[in-house]
Amino acid sequence: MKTAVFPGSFDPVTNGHLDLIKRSAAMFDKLIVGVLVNIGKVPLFSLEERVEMLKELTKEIPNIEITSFEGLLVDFVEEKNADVIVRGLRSAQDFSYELPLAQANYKMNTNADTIFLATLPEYSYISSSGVKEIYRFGGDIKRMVPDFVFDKLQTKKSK
Ligand code: COD
Repeated sequence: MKTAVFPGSFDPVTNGHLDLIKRSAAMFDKLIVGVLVNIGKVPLFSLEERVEMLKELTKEIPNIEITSFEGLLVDFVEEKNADVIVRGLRSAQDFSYELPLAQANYKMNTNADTIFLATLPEYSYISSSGVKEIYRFGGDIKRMVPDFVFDKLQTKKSK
């Protein structure tokens, strides 16, 4: 039984995240999506909201677990008895950022090997931070996030 962990902030979940989740869930017996408890950074969506959004968006996927974690990713991987970490690559810039993280994680725990999935071209420009910024200034983010997230963002605006 092969278990993968897909960690992230997911603030908010984008179409790029969702595509990666679906593709990696199809590759492993079990996929655990680990939502990071941000320290030193105030997220737009609370941890509970991010977990709830991910649960709603993935309710049709049978082999998935959505859960939060804090501290080191390698400890979370160990605790979950997982075999692999999944990360997405949108660009060479992502690769430069991800490579040392993957190497450090492997050095800390050789069970925490990382695999990278290339984003689909139609999602390669999407990032959670970009979505938040575009939305804040009234831009159109409809094609960047699932409808459920789009609706949740409207409730943030009216607050
Ligand atoms: N298409 C495809 N993939 C995408 C897209 C897209 N449009 N957007 C994002 N992704 C991928 C990202 O590349 C990433 O792999 C994943 O989705 C999650 O993205 P984010 O932005 O939600 O999450 P990050 O990158 O902020 O997550 C960072 C971690 C939580 C993994 C990291 O901070 C961490 O491991 N923290 C725990 C502390 C720790 O162990 N630190 C030591 C590291 S050596």
